[in-house]
Amino acid sequence: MISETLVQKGQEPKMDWSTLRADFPILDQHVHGQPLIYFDNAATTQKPRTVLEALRRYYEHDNANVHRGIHELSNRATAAFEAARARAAQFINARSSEEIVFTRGTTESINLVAQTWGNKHLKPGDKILLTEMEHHSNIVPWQLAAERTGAQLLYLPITGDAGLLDLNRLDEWLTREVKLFAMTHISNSLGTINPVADLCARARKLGITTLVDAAQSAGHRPVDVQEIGCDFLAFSGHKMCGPTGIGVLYGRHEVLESLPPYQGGGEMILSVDFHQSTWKHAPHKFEAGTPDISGAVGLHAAMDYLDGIGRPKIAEHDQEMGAYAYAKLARFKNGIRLFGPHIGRAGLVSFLLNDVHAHDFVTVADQRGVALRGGHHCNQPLMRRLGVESTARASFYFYNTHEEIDRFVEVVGEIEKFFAQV
Ligand code: C6P
Repeated sequence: MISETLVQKGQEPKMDWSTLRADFPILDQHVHGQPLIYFDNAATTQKPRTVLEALRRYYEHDNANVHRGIHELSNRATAAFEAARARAAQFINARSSEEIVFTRGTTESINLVAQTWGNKHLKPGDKILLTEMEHHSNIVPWQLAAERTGAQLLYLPITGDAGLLDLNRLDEWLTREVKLFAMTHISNSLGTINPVADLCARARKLGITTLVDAAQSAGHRPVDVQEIGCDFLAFSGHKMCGPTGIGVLYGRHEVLESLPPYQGGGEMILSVDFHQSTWKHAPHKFEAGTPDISGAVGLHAAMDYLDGIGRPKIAEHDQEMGAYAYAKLARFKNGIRLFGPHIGRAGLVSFLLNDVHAHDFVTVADQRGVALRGGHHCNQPLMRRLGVESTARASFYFYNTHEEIDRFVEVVGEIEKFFAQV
């Protein structure tokens, strides 16, 4: 249950975001003697009580292996696991649960596509189009696929520090030699929100298969695979209030059905002989071995929780927080470099302060209770493109407040002064 979150103001119910914090026990603590300000939500989000309770309830009452036992607990565990799959299908508006494969997260989802779809469809001379803002999880699996198949990688450029895709040049890159176009929905380093529905529509006209990395979007805004029109979409439970170790690969049913298995083992087979085997239909043929059952149960609770708030409201709040923090940081005129779009950004800010290394910045911020991330954020090619090694990043979620951003900006000022003296 979401705690008292709505207050009436005239006719419009208005969200009182700060009260949601009470749903997250971890936020109520001090670190290094200071109240915790958790601004590392792009790395992983915190978990509300409903998710923690769902995990506990599952282990206290229903725990058993799925799809194999004929006893009551196994039936209950199977029902809970499959209910989570149906909920995930509804969450992203897939046509059916058969389009939902449970994986360990975005990274495994993309590897699954790169191995199964890549091995089946890529050949020497084919091109794979990525963008310069991709996370390593949407680069390295394709590099491995390119090595195996002789395909080539291309990167759609960004415009510079403003971090937008250079869409004026899309036609140069999106040609008939391209067999797959894989793109991030929201950049974890820049906060750019890409127009994925338009990009997929352009690709579809040329018969190009598309994959959307929704790691930073699925828990932050409505994501509708039919509206986006992608063939594949990947996301991680832990970045949207769910547990670590569970994620989703969406695949259009006919595409999934046409692919070979990803891994072999128990649960994905129809029949096994000493020399050959046959597979179940999708999605089960992609889920070898015992899956993360409790993870799926926790993810189900997380999806219910997020939709209890409303993803359109979360998206608005994210953008408002991103814009608020960006505007405040932009006031540090002397020597702050801000990355990503000026307007229409997601709920994160990425920056470098004077000559302060991002790791030093983040270490000092931690001493003041502010949890940030500093580094390349698994975006090394993007960092090189921007001409930096790393950035400091503050990433927000709906439980963060304006007061926390104000305190964070004060801390930025303190750190600026501190390093100016050394
Ligand atoms: N980004 C960050 O701090 P996994 O690890 O599989 O749950 O997610 C990988 C991933 C894929 N795509 C994007 C756009 C991402 O942001 C991430 C994870 C974290 O930015 C950890 S590097």
